[in-house]
Amino acid sequence: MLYPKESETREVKDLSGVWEFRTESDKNYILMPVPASFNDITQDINLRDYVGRVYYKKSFFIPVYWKERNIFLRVGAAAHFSEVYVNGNLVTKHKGGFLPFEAEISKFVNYGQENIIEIMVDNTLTWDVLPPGELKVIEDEMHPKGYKVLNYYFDFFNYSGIHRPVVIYTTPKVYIKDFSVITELSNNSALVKYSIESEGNNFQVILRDKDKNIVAENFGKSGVLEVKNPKLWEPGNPYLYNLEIKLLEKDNFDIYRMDIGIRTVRVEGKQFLINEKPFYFKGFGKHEDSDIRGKGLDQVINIKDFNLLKWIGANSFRTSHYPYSEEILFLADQYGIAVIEEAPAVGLNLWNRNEKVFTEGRVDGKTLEHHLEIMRELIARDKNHPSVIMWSVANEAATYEDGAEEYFRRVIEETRRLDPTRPITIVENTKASETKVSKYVDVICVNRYYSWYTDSGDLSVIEYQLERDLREWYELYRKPIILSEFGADAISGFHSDPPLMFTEEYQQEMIKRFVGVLDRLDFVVGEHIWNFADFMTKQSITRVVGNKKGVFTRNRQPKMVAHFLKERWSKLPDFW
Ligand code: BDP
Repeated sequence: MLYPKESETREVKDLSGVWEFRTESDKNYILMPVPASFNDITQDINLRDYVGRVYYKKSFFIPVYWKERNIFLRVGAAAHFSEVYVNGNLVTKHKGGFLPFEAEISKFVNYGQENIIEIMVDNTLTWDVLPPGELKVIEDEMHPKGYKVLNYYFDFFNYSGIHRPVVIYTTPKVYIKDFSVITELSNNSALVKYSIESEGNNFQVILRDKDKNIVAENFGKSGVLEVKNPKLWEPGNPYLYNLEIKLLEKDNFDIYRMDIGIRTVRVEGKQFLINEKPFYFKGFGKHEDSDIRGKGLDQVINIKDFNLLKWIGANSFRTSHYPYSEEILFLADQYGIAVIEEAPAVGLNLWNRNEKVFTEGRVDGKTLEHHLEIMRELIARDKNHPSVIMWSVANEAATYEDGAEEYFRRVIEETRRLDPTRPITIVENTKASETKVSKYVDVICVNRYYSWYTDSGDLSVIEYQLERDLREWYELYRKPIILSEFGADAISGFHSDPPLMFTEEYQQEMIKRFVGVLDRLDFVVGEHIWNFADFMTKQSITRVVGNKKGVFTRNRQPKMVAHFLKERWSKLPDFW
């Protein structure tokens, strides 16, 4: 699926802005920004915690000359179930809150007149959507009749609404539907293998360097562009070429352009190789999360985040725990930040060994079908980004259960079939000897919270526990390991010496001790701290207005540990 982009043959009409909005039971509309989560926009606690259907509405015009075109309507993401109506006609439905969907609306629009778009969004989580959840009616004497709660088992707030832009775009009648590129290196040249999806047949493909010089050209629906002395894309040095695809059909001239990078990724032994050089991941698990906007796309926050990543010396992040916006991936390509892209499979865990998760009625065949569909949609969306260097199929699932093995074997197998060019991981929090899944992946990702959730407050256990644990993972699997989460909550401005939990000193000391262990284990290929910034969670007695494990506050100011990391990462090379 191509990102909607303007060209000589395509127009894009962005419907971002102020929409009308109401909840299902409300007759009156209020004003609501799109994109944004609706939760934090008003002063109404009932809307903040609302569970159910909401309706968004806006009018737009379609020029008469668009009769000669195809007209598509595309929603970047809406959480979690959506139905889109144009002039009262249902044009598409979608399940899943973190990937785009679109419909051709040419036959539903009024040309040269006003049109109405309505989007229904339902944020109720069920066991067959990812991430999953369940709406429970509580029947006890402490609660009024019909009292309901939405339970979910992941640690971020269930922000809801239209989170990414809604756009209308046009293409010629016969057009470039999609394309993919795979890059390979051989001696002093690179091969850019492309293939185009279209009903047309005559194509010209041109690759240009940064100075707009043509470096390679070809004709045909698929083929190979050879680039002599290529400049490679890699973290820290992200050279991008521009690929121009032209459909040269008599009445259907179409042009689509995208910046692509030439690079390879592969795992060998205990190394993660980018351009055949051993790479070390320095960075974070992140979230799409900010004040007021919630999970709504905001390029102000996004560019600030990339500047902070650069400032602190990070070279990578994981899109924990769902696919981030396409706009973020374009920035990652440009800033030269490597991305581990994660499926929204989080909360497949009840944190209770007596309760099975991979069982009929919870994570079952229906969930699996949806998970497979998500991997297809995800790879279709992001396959051409050089910054995406690995897929993560899930975070902290109950991989010790028997049912998890077949489930993830299928997900991993399908992911590999769809994209044989990128390594695959699953992020674990089990013991090495307990998981039934890590044997199927290329890179082991492990989350650990020694001295926080276990032996709380005792920093002295870290070295012993972490080293033993990571050595066991390596002994069992002989694969490169990334410590994909570790960190402590620190409330900005809380201090104590000696360090006590929740202070900035404790967070810094904990992280120092963790990385001290990593420095002496040569099979560890990366450190991702949990989390880049403080973020909102559901309310609970372990969360103080959200999760405070950020190295930056929610409004992106550094805590003490940020300066330690900046110092450390400026000395630690990207490649070994
Ligand atoms: C890990 C989860 C992450 C949480 C983190 C925490 O992967 O989503 O936010 O713990 O508790 O288990 O801070």
